[in-house]
Amino acid sequence: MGERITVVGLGYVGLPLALLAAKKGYEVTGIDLDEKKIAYINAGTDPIHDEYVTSRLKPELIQATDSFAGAAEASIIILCVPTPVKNDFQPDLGPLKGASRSVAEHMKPGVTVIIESTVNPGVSDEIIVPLLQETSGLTAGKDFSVSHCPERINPGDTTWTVENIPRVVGSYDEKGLQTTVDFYETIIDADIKPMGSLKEAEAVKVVENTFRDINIAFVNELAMSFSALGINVVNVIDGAATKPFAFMPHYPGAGVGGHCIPVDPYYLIEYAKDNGFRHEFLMLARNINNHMPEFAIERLVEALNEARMPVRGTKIALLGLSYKPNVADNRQSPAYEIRRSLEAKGAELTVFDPYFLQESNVDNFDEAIMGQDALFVATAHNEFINPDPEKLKQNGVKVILDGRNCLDETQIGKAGIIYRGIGI
Ligand code: SAJ
Repeated sequence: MGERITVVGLGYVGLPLALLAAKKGYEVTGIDLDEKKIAYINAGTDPIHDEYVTSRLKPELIQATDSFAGAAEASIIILCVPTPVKNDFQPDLGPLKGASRSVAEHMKPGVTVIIESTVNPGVSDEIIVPLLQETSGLTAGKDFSVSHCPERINPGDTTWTVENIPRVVGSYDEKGLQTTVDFYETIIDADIKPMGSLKEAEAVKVVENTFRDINIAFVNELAMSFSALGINVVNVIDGAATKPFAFMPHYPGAGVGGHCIPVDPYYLIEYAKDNGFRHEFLMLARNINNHMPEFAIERLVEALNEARMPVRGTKIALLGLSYKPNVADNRQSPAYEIRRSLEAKGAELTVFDPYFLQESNVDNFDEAIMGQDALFVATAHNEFINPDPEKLKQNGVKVILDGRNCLDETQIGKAGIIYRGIGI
């Protein structure tokens, strides 16, 4: 019988991790609140439609349950629950606190509790450790350890997976650090870097995603500026990317969605604000990225004006609800703000996303373009990126707003369709 571990939260982070640990010989109990998800997993059916999970999940490989009692037998408990932001962009630690409380009611001395959920610096030692102590009656650093190993799952990525992405680990105490590094070294074929503290490990994840957010904001601001200058910003970025060092290309678009990039910076911004520092630059980057749906709509209105069409009463197909291509994930997707804005302007809107048919008005791409005056591409799904311009023209399409710069501008122009991209 392998060492017993418990994974709390069986989503796109917890489920791959649980399967990997089981494959490496651990006795894994997975805990989730979702009864349906538990039944799917115990039957060997992937509840999250993730290629990594689908190809590895088998019945009985892990034991899924909604009961926390099993945490009493675990030597390692890993918390992989969501940490979303609230409407005021304040981090919502509700799920993490709830899971911590439930675990603490059962955990025994000698356990190491590992937090994988993304949190701002300070949450582990200022909020979770005290909560675990108060609820369990045990003492951190003596009866149990707490570590933070931020998840780095990239949804839809089949190259970088839970098996080979390097990790960082911070811990409340030396013993916890060693136990946690040893655990991840037994299951992950990549470097596991010990950090100097829980806060350092928390800051790593927030910093790496904020790095991405500010770089996207940089090219988004360039896109708005170059639109006015008549310069194709994507060509310029691709030109700059020929420099083999010190440049990392990012690309403009109709907004920044997802569970990480638009969320994590607020953890840093809010925590620093609570401690007397205002991240002007990070907030400006967030504001630029949050403005991109509106900028994209302005570009659409410009193109409709050129075609002498108002928004009101014009038939527009919104293509894409997912926040990134070829995944069924619409968390914080800018497409929803775009949909709201076009509806408010009186467009006759058709919505189509092959990954969200229950939110679509039509069942396929051909139906989506039928009789439309204009298209708004909000997500670069494979299904959208190579349309036949002549077919679009025959369906009545006169204007295309390419929110992801993913279509062939030249071919579309040759068919006599007015094209606008984001910065191109
Ligand atoms: N986006 C741009 N321009 C870019 C890149 C992304 O506008 O150049 C937009 C996307 O359209 C999307 C949003 O940003 O709406 C987020 O895209 P993303 O590619 O960053 O996808 P995520 O949110 O899945 O980010 C994950 C992150 N992984 C983790 O947090 C563990 C991120 O750190 C990775 O860098 C990213 O995947 C990746 O590289 O794919």
